[in-house]
Amino acid sequence: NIGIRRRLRRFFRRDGRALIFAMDHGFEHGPEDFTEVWEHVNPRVILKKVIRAGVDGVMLLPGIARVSGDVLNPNVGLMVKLTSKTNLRPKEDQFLQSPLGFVEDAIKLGADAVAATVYWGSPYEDIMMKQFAEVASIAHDFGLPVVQFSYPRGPYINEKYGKKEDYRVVMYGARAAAEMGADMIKTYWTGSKETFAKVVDAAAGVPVLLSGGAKAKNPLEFLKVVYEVIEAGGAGAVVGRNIFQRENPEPMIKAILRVIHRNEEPEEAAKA
Ligand code: FBP
Repeated sequence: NIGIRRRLRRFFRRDGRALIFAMDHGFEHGPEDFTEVWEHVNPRVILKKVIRAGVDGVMLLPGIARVSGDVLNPNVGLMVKLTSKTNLRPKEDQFLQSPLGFVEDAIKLGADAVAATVYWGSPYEDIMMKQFAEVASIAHDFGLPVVQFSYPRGPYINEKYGKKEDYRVVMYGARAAAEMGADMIKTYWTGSKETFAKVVDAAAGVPVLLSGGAKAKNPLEFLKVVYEVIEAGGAGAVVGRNIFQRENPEPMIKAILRVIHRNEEPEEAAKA
């Protein structure tokens, strides 16, 4: 599908890799995620900074995409996520994401891709599969790529695998995402290059991107993970907290870009 291929190029450079800035946290975790650097609670402020620093794409929920239209540089890919959940829900309902927008809304916003989460192994897996299938079917009709946030999660995963980042279950989730027709997969770090390479293999050619995770103790620690993701054949990273929870996100973004697009060693990238 030529539309899907062209739109994927809005995110991926010629090397087939991308750094995408994630900012759905105001909904998914609550605005307190931004309080470390208070001015970043204003989406326009942080978006201007990350775009100036050179990210390849941004991932937003529909409402923030709508009010930030004028700051979104047209050279930066726009991914609109169509499912989420709040942190306000009871604990037992945290393993479900719900629709908060529709593919047609994302198209009106000029999205280059849409995204939805599946918590594989959750008691609500069936609901999220249906949501993803519906988003994928409509988006593909319009030539729009679909990104799956493939996150194994829930009591059964903990019971069987001990932790949600166990490569065996991350690999399963990535393959399940590929089987569902995802054009891009975002998933957890499995802890090593060797295990992440297995996740990449299981994804059967669909690009696999790292999901950033909580802010690392220092930039070097995070750059080492990104370096191993690239070494493992990963297609880049979708990063939120490790960028917006820093007072000055620019050096971090530039360092991540050097690791992703220039294969620079993390120590070197951190120094530059
Ligand atoms: P981070 O780089 O901050 O981890 O962002 C990626 C992301 O998937 C966000 O899109 C989302 O809001 C958050 O992580 C969810 O984190 P968790 O599911 O671990 O609470």
